[in-house]
Amino acid sequence: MSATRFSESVSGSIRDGVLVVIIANAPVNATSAHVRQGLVKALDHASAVGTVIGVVITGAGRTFVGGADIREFGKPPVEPTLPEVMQRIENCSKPVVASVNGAALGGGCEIALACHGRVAGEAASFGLPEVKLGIVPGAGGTQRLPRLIGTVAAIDLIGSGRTVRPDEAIKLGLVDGVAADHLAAAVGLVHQLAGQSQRRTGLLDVPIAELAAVEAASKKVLSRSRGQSAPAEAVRLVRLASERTFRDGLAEERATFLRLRDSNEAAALRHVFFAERQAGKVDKLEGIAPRRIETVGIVGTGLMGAGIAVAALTAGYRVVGIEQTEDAATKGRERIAGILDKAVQSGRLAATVRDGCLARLAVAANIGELAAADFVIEAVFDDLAVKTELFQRLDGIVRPDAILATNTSYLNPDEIAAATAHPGRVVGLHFFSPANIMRLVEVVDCKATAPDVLASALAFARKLGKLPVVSGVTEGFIGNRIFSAYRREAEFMVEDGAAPEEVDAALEAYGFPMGIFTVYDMAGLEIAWARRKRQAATRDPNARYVEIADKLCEAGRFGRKTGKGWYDYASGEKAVDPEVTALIAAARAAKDISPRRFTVDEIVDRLLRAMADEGAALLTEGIAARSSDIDLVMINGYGFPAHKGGPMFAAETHKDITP
Ligand code: 3H9
Repeated sequence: MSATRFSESVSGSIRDGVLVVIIANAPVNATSAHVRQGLVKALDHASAVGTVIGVVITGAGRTFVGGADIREFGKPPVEPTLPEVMQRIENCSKPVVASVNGAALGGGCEIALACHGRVAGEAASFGLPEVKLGIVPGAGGTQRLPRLIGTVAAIDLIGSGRTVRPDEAIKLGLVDGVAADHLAAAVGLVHQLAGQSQRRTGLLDVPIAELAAVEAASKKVLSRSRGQSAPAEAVRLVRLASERTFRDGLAEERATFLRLRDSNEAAALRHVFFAERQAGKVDKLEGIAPRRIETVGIVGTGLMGAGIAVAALTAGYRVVGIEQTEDAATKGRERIAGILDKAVQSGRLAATVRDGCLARLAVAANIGELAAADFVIEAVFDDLAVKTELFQRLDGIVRPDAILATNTSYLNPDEIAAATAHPGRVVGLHFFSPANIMRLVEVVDCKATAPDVLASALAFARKLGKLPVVSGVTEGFIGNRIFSAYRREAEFMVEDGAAPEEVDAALEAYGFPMGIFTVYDMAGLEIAWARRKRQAATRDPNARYVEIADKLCEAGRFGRKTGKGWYDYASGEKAVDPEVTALIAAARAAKDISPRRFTVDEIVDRLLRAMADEGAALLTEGIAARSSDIDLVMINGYGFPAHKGGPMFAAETHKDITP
């Protein structure tokens, strides 16, 4: 039988008496209005035609259904709503089975939950990631999932938003079967279910769970969601499933979904979602193919180099690490193997994958080994002479088409490139430490970087599972430029009367995992001190300069590792140190500053303003391509809370900021 069209994105055809409905709404089969309308028409058709014994729902392409259409949020609702579609599926008198070919996320997972049976293909995945968008599932997910897999597992899945693969889905009871030919298996399941009374998920009792286990699962979610409302609401709704009727639970879920959907938190997280998909897109690279990269050379296998090596190895590359001596090479290899072992111990990496990584790793003391590399990253001491000399040597070793990347954080990569024979093949790759964990990579488009070299660096970073953001050349690139402005403003406030612990508390209440002075102590104060000393001669003598950090360094207070910095760590815990308070008071007195009080709001406003102003300057200078890139850098590299959308987004929406 030929295909019947139910809407522009939903069609169906008969297979063994079963109506197989395909949702084809590229790119991710989101449940746009025409998908919802098409599904209802398909169900009507199946119910009306006597020869149809049941329905299978599947997705076209790689995705089953990626969820509600996020772009529709905020627009007037169009009937039927997704919860209505779910009711129609669940109440259908003929069996409806989901044949899950790919990602079933959010509303997509909810469609599967409303069906009478679920079969997963090998590429299927399931998740209710709504909390990552600042919302809760709004089409029955919080009420149906605990009925299928129990309260504890549902709290974990919905509260974290994590995705599960078919093997876990079957263990949880989320699916009835996994099959390579999921469509044939789903049609078979419809035949089995036909003529019986259907297993309607909403009518199941929630399995009884131990209160202690429910409490523990709830606590785990809440401990990770500081400052956000959606995860706590998700936990509340899942728990409600065993306390109220299905109908009441659905009504409460819907009301919560609508309230959160219109919140600032959800708007911020939607902004981040689309920002991530925009990042790394560069107009001038349209149609330019990246170079082939198989072997990655890494010069320097210290903390940074080893982290980059692990990221490259786990992404499947062959890695050649280079050290200056045999002894250092042995230690480098051990460092890399140690990180991989730790990942195996914590369950993040399978032992077989680690063994594969080690088989693709060589660490040598002979730089000539880099002749085989397609892409070389230097992760040596951040000194211009050291890096320039290294790149000049590499000119005589690597192939002419090999790419050279510098992992500098503050030096000018244009100067490094200019000293080489082929500046076009030089690009900046600014990783964040630990490089195997941190997602952000600033890809620095230098003055002479060839377009296909930039495209290759972006493709490489993506293959590493990183979030690449393109930056032009400037002191500290996007992130450190903004961080410097933010730090400067924090120090101005301390000099004017705020205590460092007040600034930190205000930032932590706003959602940063750590305040700026605590971060400073963690990272160590001496590197920035050395830089300030280098820059002292060229500093604008009329610009305000706060000496407090210099004075701390002069007193040997380099941060946590020396037991003292902005705080004291003698007890093992961070504590306010009267010596620092006195040192700050003396610095104020030396400038005749009479300290004044700062409110929490004023502290946050001033810091947001400082970051946003510096961000605006980066846009004007053409260093950042779009303000959402700046937001991503600060969220992924500097702890800015994602649910506030980043400094540029927050400055636009933060009401207290005076224009
Ligand atoms: C929800 O379902 C609420 C319900 O509970 C209740 C409702 C009542 N909508 O990521 P990609 C776009 S909330 C609109 O690069 P991949 C994306 O912007 C939703 N657009 O592909 C991009 O566009 P462009 C819960 C969407 O293959 C393009 O698709 N669901 C949506 O790497 C390709 O995206 C989620 O949170 C959407 N839902 O990964 C899932 N999703 O080309 C969110 C994507 O213009 N989505 N786009 O830049 C994902 O996690 C991934 O997109 C997915 C595919 C894994 C599906």
